[in-house]
Amino acid sequence: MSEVDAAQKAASSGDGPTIFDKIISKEIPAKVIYEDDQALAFRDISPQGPVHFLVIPKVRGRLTQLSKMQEEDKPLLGHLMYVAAQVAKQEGLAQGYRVVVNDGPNGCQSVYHLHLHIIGGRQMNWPPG
Ligand code: TR5
Repeated sequence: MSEVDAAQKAASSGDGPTIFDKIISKEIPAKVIYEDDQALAFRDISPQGPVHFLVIPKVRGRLTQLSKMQEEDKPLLGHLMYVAAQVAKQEGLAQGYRVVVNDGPNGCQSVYHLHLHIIGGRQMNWPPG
């Protein structure tokens, strides 16, 4: 199944707990590289570069995607960006990196728990596909 097919399928599958909820609760193992009371960073299972990690909020349920965020979520969104930059530094990405948020079916989102992708360790290209 292509990434686009997977994203279209995920979009129609409802609001149940996601795989990331199970990573937060440690039901499913992940390679965690940073954790605090609000955020978790772990390595993507299908890396798109030498370094590819995800930063997610630890709140469950409501924070499904960027387009559903509300005003009260602004501090948390800022925290996630800050964590992304700090962990990128920790990972040695001094030459730069890409931060991506896929939103909804057209954005190719496949897991409906808000997450930032941080990809680095190689030259990125533009425009993305
Ligand atoms: O397509 P979007 O933006 O929703 O990104 C979802 C990301 O989650 C993809 O890059 C997947 O490779 C990644 N993913 C999916 C699973 C997974 C994961 N990263 C770490 N660990 C994972 N587990 C244990 N299971 C997954 N299904």
